Formats: sequence, C-alpha cells, structure tokens
Amino acid sequence: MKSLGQSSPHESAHEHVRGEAVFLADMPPLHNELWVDFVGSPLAHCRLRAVDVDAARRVPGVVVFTAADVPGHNDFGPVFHDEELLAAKVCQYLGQPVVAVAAPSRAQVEEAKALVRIDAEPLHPVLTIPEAIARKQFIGPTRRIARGDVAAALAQAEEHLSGELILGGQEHFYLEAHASLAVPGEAGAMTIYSSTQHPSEIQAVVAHCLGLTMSQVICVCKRMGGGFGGKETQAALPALLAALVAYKTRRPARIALDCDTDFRITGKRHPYLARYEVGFTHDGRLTALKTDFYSNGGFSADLSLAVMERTLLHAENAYFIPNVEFTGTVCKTNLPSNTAFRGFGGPQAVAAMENVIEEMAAHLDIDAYRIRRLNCYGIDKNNVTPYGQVVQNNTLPAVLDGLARSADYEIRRSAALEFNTRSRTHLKGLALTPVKFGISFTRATLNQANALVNVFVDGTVQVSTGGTEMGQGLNTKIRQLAADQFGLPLGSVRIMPTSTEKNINTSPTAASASTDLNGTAVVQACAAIRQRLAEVASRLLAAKGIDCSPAQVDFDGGFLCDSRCPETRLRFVEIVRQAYEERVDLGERGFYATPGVGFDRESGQGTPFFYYTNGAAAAEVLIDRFTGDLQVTRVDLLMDLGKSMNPAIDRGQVIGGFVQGMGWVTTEALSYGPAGELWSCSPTTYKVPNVTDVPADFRVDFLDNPTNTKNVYGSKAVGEPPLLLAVSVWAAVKQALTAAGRRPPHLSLPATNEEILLRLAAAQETPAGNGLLEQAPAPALAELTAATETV
Ligand code: MTE
Ligand code: LUZ
Ligand code: MOS
Repeated sequence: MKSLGQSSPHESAHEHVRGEAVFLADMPPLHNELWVDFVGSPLAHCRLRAVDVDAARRVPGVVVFTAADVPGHNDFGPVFHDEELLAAKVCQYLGQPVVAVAAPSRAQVEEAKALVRIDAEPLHPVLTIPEAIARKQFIGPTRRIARGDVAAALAQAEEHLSGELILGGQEHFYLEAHASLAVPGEAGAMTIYSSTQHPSEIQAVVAHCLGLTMSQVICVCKRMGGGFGGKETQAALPALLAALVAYKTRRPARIALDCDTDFRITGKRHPYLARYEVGFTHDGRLTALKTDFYSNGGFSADLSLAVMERTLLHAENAYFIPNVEFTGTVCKTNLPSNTAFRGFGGPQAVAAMENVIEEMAAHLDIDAYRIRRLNCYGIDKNNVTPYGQVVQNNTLPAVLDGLARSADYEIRRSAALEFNTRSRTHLKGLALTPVKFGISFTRATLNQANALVNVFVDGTVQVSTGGTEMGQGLNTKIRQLAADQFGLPLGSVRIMPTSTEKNINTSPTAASASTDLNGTAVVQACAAIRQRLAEVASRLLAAKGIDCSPAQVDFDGGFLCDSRCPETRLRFVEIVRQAYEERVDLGERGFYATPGVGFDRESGQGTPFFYYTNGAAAAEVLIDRFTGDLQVTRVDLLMDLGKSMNPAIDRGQVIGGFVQGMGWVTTEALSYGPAGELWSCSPTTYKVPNVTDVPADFRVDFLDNPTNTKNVYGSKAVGEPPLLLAVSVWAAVKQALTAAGRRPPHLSLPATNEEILLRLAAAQETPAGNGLLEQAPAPALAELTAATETV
C-alpha cells in the first residue's frame, strides 16, 4: 500500500471545494479585534512636509500611528534594511504607507482615513529602466558571469547580430491578497498569523521593528490562496502594520488588503531590458554571446539582486556557448519594489536567449529548432556551464528528441511554412524550446530545512515543517512521504500549520525546492523513529519465535513484520503503545542541508545547483492578420521530473505554470500613468489567461526517468520550471510575424494583440519591416486596420 507515486488528491482538496479551508480573512474575529488599514503616499516620489492626523485621531474608537510611533526600528528589508514600516521623511512609491489607522469597524477606519492630511513636496519620479540608466540610478553593483574571450570571438564570428528585447513585468494575481492577524500575548509576546511564504522572516522583521526578541514572536501560516513568489518577502509590510497596532493597543489587529490595493502597492515580476550581441557560424553554431540585462527593481533592493543572479545563471538557457559575458544591473525606480515571481529571473533570461535564437534562424533562414538542437548541452562534451557547473545526468537531448518526435515537429513545421505562403488572413508559428532550470537557492545557506515528526499512542502522526502550502501540493507530498515511511494510510498522517514555534530559522518556501528540502528532513526524522520502533518490533517478533534484526523490520499497510516472513505481523499502533510503555521517544526532529552546492558571486563561478529540472515545449500559434488576435492552437510539453511522487499534483503544476507563463508572454501587460499610477490594477484592465485561453489541444507528458536518484524518492522539483516553457509561445508568435515581413519584428514581451498588430503594420509599411515604429508615434487604429488588410 505505497502512497508515493500515487495521484492522491491535494491534501486540502475537499476543504477547498466545500469552502471549509480557512484562509486568513476567514478566521473568526477575536474579542476586541481591530481592523487595520493605512493612508499611503499621494505621490510616487515626495518629501513629507507635514502629516496631520489630529482630526483622524478624534474619531471615536480610532487609533492612528506614524513612523514616530514605531517602538523598535522603523527600517527593515529581506537583504538590506532599505524599507520603512511607515514612511518617515521621503516616500518612494505611490501609495507607500505613511499612516496606520485602526478601529473596531471598517467604517470607522474609512472615516478616519479621509481625515488624514499629508502635505508633500513633489520630487521627480523615475519610473522606467531607460530613465534610471540615464540617471545612473542603480541598486547594488553590476554583476557579471563570463567565460572565454567574448570580444575576440564576436570579432571573429562568421555571423554577427545585435539587438535588444523589452520584457514586461507580471502581477502575481494570487486570489488571496496579502493579509495578517497579530495577537498580543503575555510579557510582550506576539503571535502573527500571516499569508506568507516565509514565516521565519515575518517573525524576524516583526521582532526587529517592535523591539522584541525573535523568541517572543511566533508566526503561523496554515495556507495561502496562492503566493507565486509574491509572498516570499512582501507579506512583511502588512504583518508589520497589524503587529504595530497590536503592540500599541494590546488588542488583536487584522489587515487584509483589497485586491486593487494589493495590485497597486506590492511588487511584481521585474520588467527587463536585454541588449545582446551574438556570434555564430554559417550553420548556426553559437560561438559568442554577450547579454547585458537591466531590471526595474522598484524603490528598494528586496530580492532584486538574487533575481538578477538567477537571470545570469540562466542566460544561456540550455545551450553550450564557449565564449560568453552576461552582466546584470538592477535599476532603482519609484515603483513598489519588484520581487520574486515563479521563475525568479529565469523566465526573462530564457526569453532573451530564445529571442536570439529566433533572430539567428531568421538571419540564416534555417529552422530555429535545428539551431536549438545543435547547440544543446551535450552528455559527455559541451556540458560545462559558463559558471563552471558540469551539467550531470543531462536529459535535455532526450527531452528535445522525444518531443520533436511526439509533437510531429518536422511535419507540422513544413505545414506551417506552407500555410503562411497560402493564407491571406492568418499566420502560423511553431516553436520548440527547451528549459533547464537550476534547482537550489543560489544563496547556499538557504538550502536547509528542519522537520518535526510526532507519533501519538493511537498510532497517528503529526508532521510539521517550515514549508508553507500555497496550493502547490507541498503538504500532499510531505504526507505521502511520511505515510510511506511508516507504512500507514494517508489518513493516519496530518500536516500541521506551519509555525515558527515548531520549525526554526526556516527558508522561504521558494525556488521550487521545498519538497526536496522539507521532504528530506521529514524522511530523516521518520527514519530515526522507525529505527526505534523496529527495535521494539524485533523484540516482540522474537517473542513470537521470529528471529529478525531491526534492519529487517518492514513497515507496510499499518503493520510491522519481518520482510522474510510477512505472515506474522504486528499492528503499527501495538508497537507504538509498547514503545511508549518502554519509555521510547516517539517524536523526532529531522534536518537536511543540500550537499555540495556553493556559488561565489564575486568570481561568478561555482556549483549553485543540486540538479536541473529539464523540459521542452512545442507551441503552435495562429494570428489573425487583420486584428492581431492570437490563438495558441496546440501545445505539447515534455518534462523530466524524475520519479514523480504524485503525478496528478505534478501535472497540475506543469499545466498551471505553463498557462501562467502564457499570460506573461501574451496578455498580461502592466500599464502605468505618468505619475506612476498603476492603470492595470484589476481584472478589468489586466488580462490573465482564462479557461478559453488554455490551448484547445494541450498534450502534457513526462520523460520516463526512473534512474534519477539524486533527490528525495528520485523526484525532481516542479514548481517553477514549467512557467519558462511558455517562452515557446512567444517564440512562435515571433516566427509567425517573421513570415509577414522580410525580417523578424522587434517584438516586445508580452506579445499582446496590440503589440502584434503594431508589428504587422511595421512589417507592411517599411521594406525592412523593422525599427520604424520605435521612432514613429503609434498609428491610429484605422490606419493600422487599413494597413493590415492588404498584408
Ligand atoms: N502553485 C500554486 N498552486 N500556487 C502557488 O502560489 N507558487 C509557485 C509554485 N507553484 C505556487 C505554485 C512557486 S513561485 C514556487 S517557488 C513553488 O510553487 C513553491 O513550492 P515548492 O517548492 O513546493 O514547489
Ligand atoms: N528565492 C531566493 C528564490 O531567495 N533565492 C533563489 O535562488 C530563488 N530561486 C527561485 C525562486 N525563489
Ligand atoms: Mo517562487 S518565485 O520561488 O516563490
């Protein structure tokens, strides 16, 4: 009765569909609870002259706090302390909290908020990457990873291209906005319930800002209604606002942002600018690549430098390039600080690389996939990355060949080419792109986890880890692991809410590695308890005449037995009771640290990743030449996830991640007004994929890879990698548009309908079909329609 490898439903599936799963805002109100909100900066960049809260304070029942009221430190931040709980002198983005307001009812809070007066002196807001570059406004140093002699290799290259790619950001669009409940306890203690991917960090920042010790603060997270990286660091500010009010009033205090506010004041995926120069042979072999990445970091560092580091570590995607130089610079702007988002800088890197391949293919007039396959990392040679890590157990060639075959790539490519010469109304594109995603936090320290496993005398088990559940299925897999360790049915194992009281100094649930890290720690803990139970069982079996060493004791189906004579078996609960009688410890703490990972950011060399999760996607798109309308008609995915612990959960992650990536590359355009106001702040103005955008023909398959032994159960991390596969959709659009003009279009990402229409118009209007629209104002829609009708 093994549960590992089975498609058991999500551990909270029934609660989710019955509406019984408790999210933070569902927790019943506590006695004397206060509702917390804030008044934010009126400008994207300004100096505070006066903050008048007197009138607001006079509203009955209302409490109001400013920076001066913060008892410990007003400054905080995940890496550098460059953020403030409440802005004291200067505001750095529109809506940045300046005044915290709380009262028993929301109506009172609204009344008080309206009475707060903020007098501010406008300062110049910098919003875009080009402006930040012009003003040399950067966060941290420019980082670099290089190998070989790029300048010489570029100079000697048979073929040479250069260009740039503009990549947009992405809103996380989790269904549960940021929320937190702070409950004061005895002697300064504070319990924070938070919708966070990183309870230990909430604990640390709350302690820091309130002037408490970490031992006085507990952070608890039962689950999130989605995180996607948006709650890796940015749950801190709401938690701090609630904690400040709770500390000052000694009453429970709760905050839950409405979705529009969440959109407006929290960070997103980083917009990027990538400038490249590439050298290659006449037949498409890459010899040199130089890419300079610039990201829009927003007002503070947050995780931007780590995100950029992952960009540099994925800038060659799946290709061996002998001479490379990648640089990364984070721009400081007056926007909310951009942050982790599924893929963490990897998607931008892969899109930039695949854009280069599409440009090369158009230039050489050969199939882009041929270039991809030709340059793919090899098994025994051409298998060292620019940062010096050897690509071991490389399944990329198998994945590419397997998908090209199963997706009928050759036949369908010819058909698409032929279609484009024939159709006067539509364009087709087909792109097959690989992904090689490095698994591990690039900061080695974070690759550790601890777990707590407790076995009760009735034979049931509680498991606690520092990992948080955001829908990805972590708890489902942890439960399967623990159940298998003890040979128990899933129903005997419960996963407890994540709490810093039970698991300490934890890493964020991020980098797709939380099953790897927490799961292995759980297995370690279970193994220790198993050993003790096996000793008890071996003695009990001896009494029944079976001579069996503890090592021979098997845990299966709720029983323990000698693996050589399974007929004589003892119930798990009996052994547990006996162990208790004999005063044997039935609880254990497990610990795991990923072996052998380390990366030196100064030299840009090392082994940052424990292994890679590989995959490939073949996406076919159909574009309406008259409207720019885009349909993703068929997608084939093939991923190497090693041995899957739960194929259904993994499938969900692959499909969900891919579709989320499709949104990033096609429809999700962030749009801002001149004052830095986010115009696309709700689903009416920001278009995420809906069910009709999911490819009608969507084929998802997994590489058969039972030989993987590197990670727990032989599995591989799945959370983020599939998002990057969606770059295939953007590449297919670029290919389709290339067919419309004589040269590839300067297509930005996302390829929205408007963007596609502009590029179609550009292809029509100039012989080069390229570059014109960068200078010219956008033509009126009527002109565009007229232009496209004759394409
Ligand atoms: N899946 C769901 N349903 N909801 C989420 O918020 N976050 C993604 C991914 N899958 C997310 C998700 C991100 S950004 C990461 S890093 C991983 O899940 C984190 O979980 P894991 O380490 O358990 O894979
Ligand atoms: N978070 C982080 C991440 O702090 N470091 C990482 O390397 C990382 N990678 C992916 C997602 N989140
Ligand atoms: Mo995911 S971006 O690592 O939270």
